[in-house]
Amino acid sequence: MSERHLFLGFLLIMGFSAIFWAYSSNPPNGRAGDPPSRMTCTQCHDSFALNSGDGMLSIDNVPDIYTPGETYTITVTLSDPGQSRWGFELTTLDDDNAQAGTIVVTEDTNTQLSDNSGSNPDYIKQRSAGTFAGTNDGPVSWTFDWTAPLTDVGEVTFYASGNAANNNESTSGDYVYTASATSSTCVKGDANGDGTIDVLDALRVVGFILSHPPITGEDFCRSDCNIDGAIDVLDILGIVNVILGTGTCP
Ligand code: HEC
Ligand SMILES: [Ca+2]
Ligand SMILES: [Ca+2]
Ligand SMILES: [Ca+2]
Repeated sequence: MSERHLFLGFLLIMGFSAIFWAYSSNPPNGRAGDPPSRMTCTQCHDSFALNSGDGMLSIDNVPDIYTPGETYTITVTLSDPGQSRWGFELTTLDDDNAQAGTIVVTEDTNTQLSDNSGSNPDYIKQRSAGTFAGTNDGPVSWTFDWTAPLTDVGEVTFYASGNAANNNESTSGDYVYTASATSSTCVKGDANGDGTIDVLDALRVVGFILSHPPITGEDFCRSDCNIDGAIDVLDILGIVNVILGTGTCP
């Protein structure tokens, strides 16, 4: 091949990668500020320090308490005075940093899901249309559904990063923000559901252990302090540790 052909080939490949792998229409996974790496869009959009602008990123409608298998509509909202192009990435993880529940795309024009195998985190993010190029100041938002895990996996954390860009089609001049929100199945240890964890809850669990038929549902969820699927003396010990300030549920 002549040098000229090589050069044309190079141009062609660069052109294709720009069309099929434009970062603005598909940021790389693992930049939602999620553990263990905690990486964000600032890896490349690095003009300013993380969360240093006067903008705002929020994750809205995350239920304080989720019901296993139930679907919730979640909205990520980003604003920043002076900025004019937008992007985000979000994942939902349990305490072991495994994917928790299912993220479902409901705005196909503006968002897409990177659905990774098994317990690897899934990432929802903007598409090209979802950068809302030319929308000054914001707020802009992206909405999707989240189906809670089918069983009690304990606390779930939503991690998001947002890029409030300046629409210059490059990584310069862009402010990056992070946000997180948590959801759990119930308040673990608050066996009697009165909003505080105290000796009454330890006594309540003693009653539950002795009760026939065994407790189910919300009572079970609150009493299973160590989320091992059984109500026993370990849960009482866990609650005592909470009361003494020497531990947490789970
Ligand atoms: C590995 C580097 C890299 C990472 C990480 C990265 N980007 Fe980008 N991004 C780029 C490059 C390069 C461009 C410019 C080319 C383009 O528009 O695709 C860009 C452009 C953009 C633009 C348009 C910027 C403008 O001023 O017009 C947005 C919006 C955007 N990215 C969103 C994100 C979001 C959201 C994240 C984090 C979840 C992210 N990017 C992470 C490399 C990256
Ligand atoms: Ca920019
Ligand atoms: Ca209580
Ligand atoms: Ca237990």
